[in-house]
Amino acid sequence: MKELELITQARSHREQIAVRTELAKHTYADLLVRSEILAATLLDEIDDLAEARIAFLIPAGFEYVATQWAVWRAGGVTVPLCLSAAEPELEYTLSDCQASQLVVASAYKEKVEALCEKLSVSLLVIEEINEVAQKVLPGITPDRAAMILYTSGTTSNPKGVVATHANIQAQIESLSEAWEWSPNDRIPLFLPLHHIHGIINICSCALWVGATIEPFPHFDLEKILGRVRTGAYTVFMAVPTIYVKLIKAIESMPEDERSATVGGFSKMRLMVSGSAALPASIHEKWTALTGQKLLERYGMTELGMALSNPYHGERRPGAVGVALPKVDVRLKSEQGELITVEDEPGEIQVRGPAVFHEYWNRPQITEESFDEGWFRTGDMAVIESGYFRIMGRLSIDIIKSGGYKLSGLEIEAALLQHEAISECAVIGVPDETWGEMVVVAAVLEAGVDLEIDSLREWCRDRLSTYKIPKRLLVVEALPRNAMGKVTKMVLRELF
Ligand code: MLC
Ligand code: AMP
Repeated sequence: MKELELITQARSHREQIAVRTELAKHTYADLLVRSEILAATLLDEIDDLAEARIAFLIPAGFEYVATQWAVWRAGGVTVPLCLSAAEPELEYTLSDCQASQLVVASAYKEKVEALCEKLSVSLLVIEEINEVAQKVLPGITPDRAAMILYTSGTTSNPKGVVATHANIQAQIESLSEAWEWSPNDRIPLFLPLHHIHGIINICSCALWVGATIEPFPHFDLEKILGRVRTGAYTVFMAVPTIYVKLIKAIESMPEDERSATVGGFSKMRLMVSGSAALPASIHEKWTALTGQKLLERYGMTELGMALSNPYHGERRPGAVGVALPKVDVRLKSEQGELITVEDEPGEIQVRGPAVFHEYWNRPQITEESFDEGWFRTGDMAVIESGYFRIMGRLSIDIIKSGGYKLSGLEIEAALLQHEAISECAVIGVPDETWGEMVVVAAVLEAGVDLEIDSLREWCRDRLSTYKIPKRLLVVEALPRNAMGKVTKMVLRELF
């Protein structure tokens, strides 16, 4: 039986540095050895995890990658969890995917111990896993499920997006071809590793070709800029919010520091932006500051990347380019007609080997998400002079803040548990730094007061940091249409 392509590739560049941190350098050989030990531990007495869901809560780094590879090599499905998730969110995810084991870094042990006991999930602490008896690892066919990522959307609970090994391979091969990934590349990794941007575009693409990743436990602006100044990186990928923050940081630097920083950025062979719309003004400002033309691309958890400005050729501010290799993209009008001309907007629909397999345990929603085999993204676009331009989303309940996709409905469900709130509606309002900012309009119980600070404090035990509303507007009643549905477009005007 065949081993995974990723592992075969890793054997061909065993001595290259795969993961570099301030403290250590780990080769591909180290990753192969460590992931084999972890795989044997996960398997214990059985021969194949047979697509059992193995969740993990581990910061970006060598042990994160080794765990991911171990789960795959043992035949399991990876479910990477959000490091800042609140307990109810962890409980939801672990229960929904029916995880059998949770692997954590020791710093997270206390946070999850009681929960694992409650849900009968075996808890493993990565630092406590050492040498074990060797085991023959199972052969893994590409059609098997590999990863479940949780994505928020038009339902109040996040859905698990199941990708097979073949889907992941297609996503990686498409990007490495289009963006010319090479073993000489070095890339910083500071995006969260429970989402596709960090996992596939950065980590998996780099490790597929034998390049080096440099992980940071979080977006540590000072440390990252320090490394940029030394010319540490050839490729850089981030969400628009990060470019906004970088511009502010560079503009406030003293001249010598500024020119060293700009020098570090200008030498890179590729800088990419994605996960949310990059305002043309930021694109142009970045070019004016560093000489770099950002490459903007469009993607989604369910697809990997679908559209991209070219590596060679015009990178147009405000546009996301054309279909990537192995990806078919079409636009469909609201009336269900295929759009074949420029300048007419339609929903982006995508087909190809990179498109996900199914939503975990939700056959009905999976079926409704496809139109004759094409995945319906819910994003509207138009083609202008050959390039796609994203116009917005079909659902106002979906918010993109700091590159995170959030469901207004999910946040509302959490807020409705607050004793002072009788009704509420959550929306995203435009914001220069965050793209959209999460805000809430609420009707309060009679005679009760509520301030945003106390609401935010209350949210901390229930929602990840980035889902917590930034502003609260107390209203007498929520605006509703004739059908009784809250009209969120009207609310937007009030903030
Ligand atoms: C944090 N803060 C926010 C916020 N997030 N305020 C408003 N809106 C938000 N979304 C505030 C905090 O409350 C805090 O305020 C301060 O900012 C610092 O918080 P932090 O968490 O330390 O922020 P920081 O580390 O700077 O995070 C910013 C970020 C992060 C941009 C690095 O949001 C991030 O990693 N985003 C990327 C998400 C991602 O990878 N998405 C891709 C999904 S996949 P105070 O007052 O307490 O100091 C996908 C598909 C595709 O989309 O196409 O790629
Ligand atoms: P997620 O579901 O977290 O994977 O986020 C995917 C969504 O991010 C897409 O459906 C788009 O709405 C949005 N997105 C990704 N890239 C871009 C981009 N370059 N411009 C605008 N929106 C984007």
